[in-house]
Amino acid sequence: MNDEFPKLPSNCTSMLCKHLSKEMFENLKSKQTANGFTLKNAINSGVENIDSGIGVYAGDEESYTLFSPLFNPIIQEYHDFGKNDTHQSNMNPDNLYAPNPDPDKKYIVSTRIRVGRNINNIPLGSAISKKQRNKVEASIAKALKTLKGELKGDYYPLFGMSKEVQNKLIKDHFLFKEGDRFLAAAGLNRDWPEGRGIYHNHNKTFLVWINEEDQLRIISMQKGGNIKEVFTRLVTAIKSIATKIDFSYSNHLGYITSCPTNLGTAMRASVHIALPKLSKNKLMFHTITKKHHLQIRGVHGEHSKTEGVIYDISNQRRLGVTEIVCVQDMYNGVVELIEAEKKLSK
Ligand code: ADP
Ligand code: DAR
Repeated sequence: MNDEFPKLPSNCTSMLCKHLSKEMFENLKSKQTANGFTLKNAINSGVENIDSGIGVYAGDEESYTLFSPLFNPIIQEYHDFGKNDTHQSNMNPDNLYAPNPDPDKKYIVSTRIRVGRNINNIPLGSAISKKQRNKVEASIAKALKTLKGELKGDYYPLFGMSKEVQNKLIKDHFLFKEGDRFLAAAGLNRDWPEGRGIYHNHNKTFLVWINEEDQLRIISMQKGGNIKEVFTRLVTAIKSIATKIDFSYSNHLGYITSCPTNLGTAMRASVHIALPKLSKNKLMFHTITKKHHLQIRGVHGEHSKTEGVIYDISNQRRLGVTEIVCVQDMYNGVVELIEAEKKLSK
Protein backbone atom coordinates (compact mmCIF):
# COMPACT_ATOMS: atom_id res chain seq x y z
CA MET A 1 0.00 0.00 0.00
CA ASN A 2 1.49 3.39 -0.95
CA ASP A 3 1.30 6.80 0.72
CA GLU A 4 -2.06 7.63 -0.88
CA PHE A 5 -5.43 7.30 0.84
CA PRO A 6 -6.49 3.66 0.26
CA LYS A 7 -9.07 2.85 -2.39
CA LEU A 8 -12.07 1.76 -0.28
CA PRO A 9 -15.09 0.76 -2.40
CA SER A 10 -18.38 2.52 -1.72
CA ASN A 11 -19.99 -0.81 -0.74
CA CYS A 12 -17.42 -1.39 2.04
CA THR A 13 -19.30 -1.53 5.37
CA SER A 14 -16.41 -2.08 7.79
CA MET A 15 -15.81 0.28 10.67
CA LEU A 16 -12.52 1.18 8.96
CA CYS A 17 -14.36 2.37 5.87
CA LYS A 18 -16.88 4.20 8.03
CA HIS A 19 -14.41 6.07 10.24
CA LEU A 20 -11.19 6.61 8.23
CA SER A 21 -11.35 10.02 6.56
CA LYS A 22 -8.82 11.45 4.09
CA GLU A 23 -7.94 14.18 6.60
CA MET A 24 -7.39 11.62 9.38
CA PHE A 25 -5.21 9.52 7.05
CA GLU A 26 -3.06 12.52 6.11
CA ASN A 27 -2.65 13.53 9.78
CA LEU A 28 -1.65 10.02 10.93
CA LYS A 29 0.12 8.39 7.96
CA SER A 30 3.64 9.51 8.88
CA LYS A 31 3.39 8.56 12.58
CA GLN A 32 4.77 5.33 14.01
CA THR A 33 4.87 3.75 17.46
CA ALA A 34 8.09 2.95 19.37
CA ASN A 35 7.86 -0.50 17.73
CA GLY A 36 7.71 1.05 14.24
CA PHE A 37 4.01 0.24 13.80
CA THR A 38 2.26 2.59 11.38
CA LEU A 39 -1.30 3.54 10.46
CA LYS A 40 -0.87 1.61 7.23
CA ASN A 41 0.03 -1.49 9.26
CA ALA A 42 -3.06 -0.95 11.43
CA ILE A 43 -5.51 -0.67 8.51
CA ASN A 44 -4.00 -3.16 6.03
CA SER A 45 -6.34 -6.01 6.98
CA GLY A 46 -9.40 -3.90 6.27
CA VAL A 47 -7.91 -2.51 3.06
CA GLU A 48 -7.12 -5.99 1.72
CA ASN A 49 -10.36 -7.55 3.05
CA ILE A 50 -13.18 -5.15 2.19
CA ASP A 51 -15.65 -7.66 3.73
CA SER A 52 -14.13 -7.03 7.18
CA GLY A 53 -16.50 -6.12 9.98
CA ILE A 54 -13.92 -3.95 11.73
CA GLY A 55 -10.76 -3.88 9.57
CA VAL A 56 -8.13 -2.61 12.03
CA TYR A 57 -5.61 -4.18 14.42
CA ALA A 58 -3.16 -2.66 16.93
CA GLY A 59 0.55 -3.50 16.92
CA ASP A 60 1.10 -2.48 20.55
CA GLU A 61 -0.66 -0.64 23.39
CA GLU A 62 0.71 2.66 22.02
CA SER A 63 -1.26 2.12 18.78
CA TYR A 64 -4.48 2.79 20.70
CA THR A 65 -3.30 6.28 21.71
CA LEU A 66 -1.18 7.26 18.70
CA PHE A 67 -3.97 6.29 16.25
CA SER A 68 -6.81 7.13 18.65
CA PRO A 69 -8.59 9.37 16.08
CA LEU A 70 -9.34 6.11 14.23
CA PHE A 71 -9.51 3.60 17.11
CA ASN A 72 -11.68 5.72 19.44
CA PRO A 73 -14.77 5.97 17.17
CA ILE A 74 -14.47 2.24 16.40
CA ILE A 75 -14.25 1.39 20.12
CA GLN A 76 -17.16 3.75 20.84
CA GLU A 77 -19.32 2.15 18.17
CA TYR A 78 -18.47 -1.51 18.92
CA HIS A 79 -18.45 -1.35 22.74
CA ASP A 80 -20.52 1.82 23.38
CA PHE A 81 -17.42 2.94 25.34
CA GLY A 82 -16.15 6.52 25.36
CA LYS A 83 -12.59 7.85 25.33
CA ASN A 84 -12.87 8.99 28.97
CA ASP A 85 -14.55 5.80 30.27
CA THR A 86 -12.76 3.37 32.57
CA HIS A 87 -12.95 -0.42 32.52
CA GLN A 88 -13.80 -2.56 35.57
CA SER A 89 -12.99 -6.26 35.99
CA ASN A 90 -14.98 -8.78 38.10
CA MET A 91 -14.23 -12.48 37.77
CA ASN A 92 -15.85 -13.65 41.04
CA PRO A 93 -18.02 -16.72 40.17
CA ASP A 94 -20.16 -15.99 43.26
CA ASN A 95 -21.53 -12.97 41.38
CA LEU A 96 -22.71 -15.11 38.43
CA TYR A 97 -26.28 -16.44 38.42
CA ALA A 98 -26.20 -19.33 35.93
CA PRO A 99 -27.90 -22.59 36.95
CA ASN A 100 -27.72 -24.99 34.00
CA PRO A 101 -30.47 -23.75 31.59
CA ASP A 102 -30.57 -27.12 29.80
CA PRO A 103 -30.18 -29.94 32.38
CA ASP A 104 -31.90 -32.42 30.03
CA LYS A 105 -29.28 -31.69 27.33
CA LYS A 106 -31.90 -30.97 24.66
CA TYR A 107 -30.43 -27.74 23.26
CA ILE A 108 -26.91 -26.83 24.42
CA VAL A 109 -24.27 -28.98 22.73
CA SER A 110 -21.30 -27.33 24.44
CA THR A 111 -20.11 -24.29 26.36
CA ARG A 112 -16.81 -22.41 25.82
CA ILE A 113 -15.52 -19.28 27.55
CA ARG A 114 -12.23 -17.71 26.48
CA VAL A 115 -10.14 -14.63 27.18
CA GLY A 116 -7.33 -13.05 25.18
CA ARG A 117 -4.18 -11.89 26.93
CA ASN A 118 -0.86 -10.35 25.84
CA ILE A 119 2.39 -9.93 27.74
CA ASN A 120 3.09 -6.45 29.15
CA ASN A 121 5.72 -4.37 27.31
CA ILE A 122 5.98 -6.83 24.39
CA PRO A 123 4.66 -5.81 20.94
CA LEU A 124 1.38 -7.44 19.90
CA GLY A 125 1.35 -10.06 17.15
CA SER A 126 1.17 -7.56 14.28
CA ALA A 127 4.41 -5.84 15.30
CA ILE A 128 6.33 -8.55 17.19
CA SER A 129 9.62 -9.88 15.78
CA LYS A 130 10.20 -13.59 15.13
CA LYS A 131 12.75 -13.70 17.96
CA GLN A 132 10.34 -11.99 20.41
CA ARG A 133 7.49 -14.30 19.35
CA ASN A 134 9.60 -17.41 19.97
CA LYS A 135 10.57 -16.07 23.41
CA VAL A 136 6.88 -15.43 24.16
CA GLU A 137 6.08 -19.04 23.18
CA ALA A 138 8.83 -20.41 25.43
CA SER A 139 7.91 -18.27 28.44
CA ILE A 140 4.18 -19.05 28.24
CA ALA A 141 4.80 -22.80 27.73
CA LYS A 142 7.11 -22.76 30.76
CA ALA A 143 4.49 -20.99 32.89
CA LEU A 144 1.77 -23.47 31.80
CA LYS A 145 3.92 -26.42 32.81
CA THR A 146 3.56 -25.30 36.46
CA LEU A 147 -0.24 -25.74 36.41
CA LYS A 148 -1.61 -28.40 38.73
CA GLY A 149 -4.72 -30.53 39.26
CA GLU A 150 -7.40 -30.34 36.56
CA LEU A 151 -5.37 -27.71 34.65
CA LYS A 152 -2.28 -29.95 34.33
CA GLY A 153 -1.46 -30.74 30.72
CA ASP A 154 1.08 -30.56 27.89
CA TYR A 155 2.11 -28.06 25.24
CA TYR A 156 2.01 -29.05 21.56
CA PRO A 157 3.90 -26.71 19.19
CA LEU A 158 2.27 -26.25 15.79
CA PHE A 159 5.77 -26.47 14.26
CA GLY A 160 6.21 -30.18 13.62
CA MET A 161 2.59 -31.13 14.38
CA SER A 162 1.24 -33.60 11.80
CA LYS A 163 -1.50 -32.25 9.49
CA GLU A 164 -3.67 -35.17 10.65
CA VAL A 165 -3.41 -34.17 14.34
CA GLN A 166 -3.76 -30.47 13.52
CA ASN A 167 -6.86 -30.94 11.34
CA LYS A 168 -8.54 -33.20 13.94
CA LEU A 169 -7.97 -30.61 16.68
CA ILE A 170 -9.46 -27.90 14.41
CA LYS A 171 -12.41 -30.10 13.40
CA ASP A 172 -13.12 -30.87 17.06
CA HIS A 173 -13.16 -27.11 17.85
CA PHE A 174 -10.03 -27.22 20.03
CA LEU A 175 -7.45 -25.51 17.79
CA PHE A 176 -7.47 -22.26 15.81
CA LYS A 177 -7.83 -22.59 12.05
CA GLU A 178 -4.92 -21.90 9.72
CA GLY A 179 -4.55 -19.24 7.04
CA ASP A 180 -7.12 -16.72 8.28
CA ARG A 181 -6.87 -13.99 5.62
CA PHE A 182 -7.86 -11.21 8.03
CA LEU A 183 -5.07 -12.15 10.43
CA ALA A 184 -2.62 -12.67 7.56
CA ALA A 185 -3.22 -9.15 6.20
CA ALA A 186 -2.70 -7.79 9.72
CA GLY A 187 0.76 -9.38 9.86
CA LEU A 188 -0.38 -11.82 12.54
CA ASN A 189 0.56 -14.93 10.56
CA ARG A 190 4.18 -14.00 9.86
CA ASP A 191 6.68 -16.92 10.26
CA TRP A 192 3.73 -19.35 10.61
CA PRO A 193 3.69 -22.00 12.12
CA GLU A 194 6.85 -21.13 14.14
CA GLY A 195 6.11 -19.86 17.67
CA ARG A 196 2.50 -21.05 17.67
CA GLY A 197 0.92 -23.96 19.50
CA ILE A 198 -1.71 -25.29 21.86
CA TYR A 199 -1.60 -26.40 25.49
CA HIS A 200 -4.36 -28.60 26.82
CA ASN A 201 -5.22 -30.82 29.77
CA HIS A 202 -5.98 -34.52 29.37
CA ASN A 203 -9.70 -34.19 28.61
CA LYS A 204 -9.37 -30.90 26.63
CA THR A 205 -11.61 -28.92 28.99
CA PHE A 206 -8.78 -26.44 29.54
CA LEU A 207 -6.70 -25.15 26.63
CA VAL A 208 -4.36 -22.26 25.83
CA TRP A 209 -3.56 -21.07 22.31
CA ILE A 210 -0.16 -19.42 21.99
CA ASN A 211 0.57 -16.66 19.44
CA GLU A 212 -2.51 -16.81 17.25
CA GLU A 213 -4.39 -13.49 17.18
CA ASP A 214 -3.24 -12.75 20.73
CA GLN A 215 -0.24 -14.13 22.61
CA LEU A 216 -2.58 -16.16 24.82
CA ARG A 217 -6.13 -17.35 24.33
CA ILE A 218 -7.06 -19.01 27.65
CA ILE A 219 -10.01 -21.36 27.09
CA SER A 220 -12.35 -23.42 29.26
CA MET A 221 -14.87 -25.64 27.48
CA GLN A 222 -17.00 -28.76 27.90
CA LYS A 223 -20.09 -30.51 26.58
CA GLY A 224 -23.46 -29.35 27.88
CA GLY A 225 -24.73 -26.20 29.59
CA ASN A 226 -22.95 -26.04 32.94
CA ILE A 227 -21.85 -22.47 32.24
CA LYS A 228 -20.86 -21.73 35.83
CA GLU A 229 -18.48 -24.71 35.93
CA VAL A 230 -16.83 -23.58 32.69
CA PHE A 231 -16.47 -20.02 34.01
CA THR A 232 -15.08 -21.14 37.38
CA ARG A 233 -12.43 -23.33 35.69
CA LEU A 234 -11.40 -20.41 33.44
CA VAL A 235 -11.09 -17.95 36.35
CA THR A 236 -8.99 -20.44 38.33
CA ALA A 237 -6.68 -20.82 35.32
CA ILE A 238 -6.40 -17.08 34.63
CA LYS A 239 -5.48 -16.39 38.26
CA SER A 240 -2.84 -19.18 38.24
CA ILE A 241 -1.25 -18.01 34.99
CA ALA A 242 -1.31 -14.37 36.18
CA THR A 243 1.06 -15.34 39.01
CA LYS A 244 3.67 -16.19 36.35
CA ILE A 245 2.94 -13.75 33.50
CA ASP A 246 2.40 -9.95 33.66
CA PHE A 247 -0.55 -9.23 31.33
CA SER A 248 -0.82 -5.96 29.39
CA TYR A 249 -3.65 -3.98 31.03
CA SER A 250 -4.83 -0.36 31.23
CA ASN A 251 -7.51 1.26 33.44
CA HIS A 252 -9.06 2.71 30.32
CA LEU A 253 -8.99 -0.20 27.88
CA GLY A 254 -8.69 -3.18 30.24
CA TYR A 255 -6.72 -6.13 28.84
CA ILE A 256 -4.88 -4.99 25.71
CA THR A 257 -5.55 -7.10 22.58
CA SER A 258 -4.67 -7.07 18.87
CA CYS A 259 -8.24 -6.42 17.78
CA PRO A 260 -10.24 -3.58 19.37
CA THR A 261 -13.29 -5.84 19.59
CA ASN A 262 -11.52 -7.91 22.24
CA LEU A 263 -10.38 -5.09 24.53
CA GLY A 264 -11.51 -4.91 28.17
CA THR A 265 -12.39 -8.38 29.42
CA ALA A 266 -11.22 -9.90 26.11
CA MET A 267 -13.88 -12.48 26.95
CA ARG A 268 -16.13 -14.39 24.61
CA ALA A 269 -18.58 -16.72 26.36
CA SER A 270 -20.38 -18.98 23.90
CA VAL A 271 -22.67 -21.95 23.61
CA HIS A 272 -23.19 -24.17 20.61
CA ILE A 273 -26.97 -24.54 20.73
CA ALA A 274 -29.54 -26.36 18.58
CA LEU A 275 -32.48 -24.07 17.72
CA PRO A 276 -34.44 -25.86 14.95
CA LYS A 277 -37.64 -23.83 15.36
CA LEU A 278 -36.02 -20.45 15.97
CA SER A 279 -33.79 -21.00 12.94
CA LYS A 280 -37.00 -20.65 10.90
CA ASN A 281 -38.13 -17.54 12.80
CA LYS A 282 -35.26 -15.13 12.17
CA LEU A 283 -37.12 -12.08 13.44
CA MET A 284 -37.79 -13.64 16.85
CA PHE A 285 -34.26 -15.12 16.94
CA HIS A 286 -32.51 -11.82 16.21
CA THR A 287 -34.86 -9.82 18.51
CA ILE A 288 -33.74 -11.98 21.43
CA THR A 289 -30.02 -11.92 20.54
CA LYS A 290 -30.11 -8.12 20.05
CA LYS A 291 -31.91 -7.59 23.40
CA HIS A 292 -29.13 -9.47 25.24
CA HIS A 293 -26.18 -7.98 23.24
CA LEU A 294 -25.41 -11.33 21.63
CA GLN A 295 -23.55 -12.30 18.46
CA ILE A 296 -24.41 -15.29 16.22
CA ARG A 297 -21.51 -17.19 14.62
CA GLY A 298 -21.24 -20.42 12.65
CA VAL A 299 -20.14 -23.55 14.49
CA HIS A 300 -16.60 -23.42 13.16
CA GLY A 301 -15.98 -19.97 14.59
CA GLU A 302 -15.82 -16.51 13.15
CA HIS A 303 -16.68 -16.04 9.49
CA SER A 304 -17.90 -19.67 9.30
CA LYS A 305 -21.35 -20.74 8.13
CA THR A 306 -23.95 -22.29 10.39
CA GLU A 307 -24.20 -26.05 9.99
CA GLY A 308 -27.79 -27.29 10.20
CA VAL A 309 -29.62 -25.75 13.14
CA ILE A 310 -26.69 -25.39 15.54
CA TYR A 311 -25.51 -21.84 16.27
CA ASP A 312 -22.56 -20.32 18.16
CA ILE A 313 -24.21 -17.75 20.44
CA SER A 314 -21.94 -15.42 22.46
CA ASN A 315 -21.69 -12.06 24.17
CA GLN A 316 -20.87 -9.09 21.94
CA ARG A 317 -19.87 -6.58 24.65
CA ARG A 318 -16.34 -7.05 26.11
CA LEU A 319 -15.18 -3.56 27.19
CA GLY A 320 -16.85 -1.36 29.82
CA VAL A 321 -18.59 -4.43 31.25
CA THR A 322 -17.16 -6.96 33.73
CA GLU A 323 -16.50 -10.63 33.01
CA ILE A 324 -19.62 -11.42 35.06
CA VAL A 325 -21.73 -9.22 32.75
CA CYS A 326 -20.23 -10.89 29.66
CA VAL A 327 -21.27 -14.35 30.87
CA GLN A 328 -24.60 -13.08 32.29
CA ASP A 329 -25.42 -11.49 28.90
CA MET A 330 -24.87 -14.86 27.22
CA TYR A 331 -26.68 -16.82 29.93
CA ASN A 332 -29.76 -14.57 30.02
CA GLY A 333 -29.98 -14.66 26.23
CA VAL A 334 -29.66 -18.46 26.12
CA VAL A 335 -32.44 -18.84 28.73
CA GLU A 336 -34.77 -16.71 26.59
CA LEU A 337 -33.76 -18.52 23.37
CA ILE A 338 -34.56 -21.90 24.96
CA GLU A 339 -37.92 -20.57 26.26
CA ALA A 340 -38.78 -19.31 22.76
CA GLU A 341 -37.69 -22.63 21.20
CA LYS A 342 -39.94 -24.53 23.64
CA LYS A 343 -42.93 -22.26 22.88
CA LEU A 344 -42.44 -22.69 19.13
CA SER A 345 -42.23 -26.47 19.60
CA LYS A 346 -45.70 -26.63 21.24
P1 ADP B 1 -12.61 -17.12 19.38
O1 ADP B 1 -13.78 -17.57 20.17
O2 ADP B 1 -11.33 -17.57 19.98
O3 ADP B 1 -12.70 -15.68 19.05
P2 ADP B 1 -13.66 -18.49 17.04
O4 ADP B 1 -14.99 -17.87 17.07
O5 ADP B 1 -12.95 -18.59 15.73
O6 ADP B 1 -12.58 -17.87 17.98
O7 ADP B 1 -13.82 -20.00 17.63
C1 ADP B 1 -12.65 -20.76 17.78
C2 ADP B 1 -13.01 -22.22 17.85
O8 ADP B 1 -13.78 -22.44 19.04
C3 ADP B 1 -13.86 -22.69 16.68
O9 ADP B 1 -13.46 -23.99 16.31
C4 ADP B 1 -15.25 -22.78 17.27
O10 ADP B 1 -16.00 -23.78 16.65
C5 ADP B 1 -14.93 -23.17 18.70
N1 ADP B 1 -16.01 -22.81 19.62
C6 ADP B 1 -16.47 -21.58 19.91
N2 ADP B 1 -17.48 -21.65 20.80
C7 ADP B 1 -17.67 -22.98 21.08
C8 ADP B 1 -18.56 -23.72 21.90
N3 ADP B 1 -19.48 -23.11 22.66
N4 ADP B 1 -18.44 -25.08 21.92
C9 ADP B 1 -17.51 -25.70 21.18
N5 ADP B 1 -16.62 -25.07 20.37
C10 ADP B 1 -16.71 -23.73 20.32
N1 DAR C 1 -11.47 -10.00 10.64
C1 DAR C 1 -11.86 -8.97 11.56
C2 DAR C 1 -12.38 -9.61 12.85
C3 DAR C 1 -12.90 -8.65 13.83
C4 DAR C 1 -13.36 -9.30 15.11
N2 DAR C 1 -12.84 -10.67 15.31
C5 DAR C 1 -11.63 -10.96 15.78
N3 DAR C 1 -10.81 -10.05 16.25
N4 DAR C 1 -11.19 -12.22 15.72
C6 DAR C 1 -12.92 -8.13 10.86
O1 DAR C 1 -12.70 -6.94 10.80
O2 DAR C 1 -13.90 -8.69 10.40
